[in-house]
Amino acid sequence: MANLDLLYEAILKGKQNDAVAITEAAIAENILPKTLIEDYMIKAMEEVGDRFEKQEAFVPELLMAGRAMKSSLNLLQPILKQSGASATIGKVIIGTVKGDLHDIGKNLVASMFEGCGFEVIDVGIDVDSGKFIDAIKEHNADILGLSALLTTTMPYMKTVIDDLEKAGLRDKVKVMVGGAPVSENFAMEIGADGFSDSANSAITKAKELLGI
Ligand code: B1M
Repeated sequence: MANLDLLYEAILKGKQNDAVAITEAAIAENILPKTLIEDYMIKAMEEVGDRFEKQEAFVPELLMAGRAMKSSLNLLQPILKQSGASATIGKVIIGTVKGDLHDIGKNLVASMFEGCGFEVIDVGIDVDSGKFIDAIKEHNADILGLSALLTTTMPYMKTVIDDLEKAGLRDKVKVMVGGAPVSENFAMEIGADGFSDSANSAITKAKELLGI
């Protein structure tokens, strides 16, 4: 039986190979991805973040933990996607806003969307409003999902919304925002249509916005 506390430890300590091996063992034992992600992997990232804040960990530790988490998540993503419905229920453009390189949460949200039957166009990290707007036009998207992990980059979400208005696209797409520093109040202040603080609740909110 896979010892999942070791998955927490492996991610916390940035031990990529160990994280992968334990995740593979857990998959073989049919342990739910949700359990692995929410009860062990995200908790490890939160602990690294807390240590960083207290100056007990530094950027290299963040990087190594991030790499270990991404490798484990890569193994889980096909399983998250498999559960998707056969027909597409909506198109989502998703990206991390300009100046921000954090993509683990955004990738998780994207996988959950796919797993729940949405078509997802992931435009990546450090994305400016022009790139979001081009993607919305090209794909005729229903939802724009913006992710930000830094207090310094979250204001750019408002820039994107303002630029959508200037481009005459604001009423064509629902804008959802999320990421650790983002709140419901902030979402309302900047004129977003929806906010969520987790990958699961993002799907519920998206369906609500589209009336599905
Ligand atoms: Co950075 N970092 N980081 N970092 N990093 C944080 C965010 C920080 C909180 C750490 C801390 O101080 N405690 C802090 C931000 C402080 C602040 O702004 N208030 C911070 C900092 C300061 C920095 C740098 C400035 C450090 C430096 O260089 N001095 C730098 C900035 C680089 C940049 O972006 N320009 C930096 C760099 C990095 C790494 C590159 C080393 C690495 C990222 C690797 C990667 O993403 N590929 C990294 C990491 C790993 C973190 C922490 C430790 C973990 C983030 C993470 O992946 N969490 C983070 C501490 C923390 O968050 N506690 C920290 C797991 C992930 C699953 O959760 O991303 O929150 P999260 O996503 C969740 C929800 O937020 C939500 O659903 C997801 C799943 O449940 N969600 C959405 C996210 N997007 C959504 C979109 C939606 C809906 C929901 O709708 C569209």
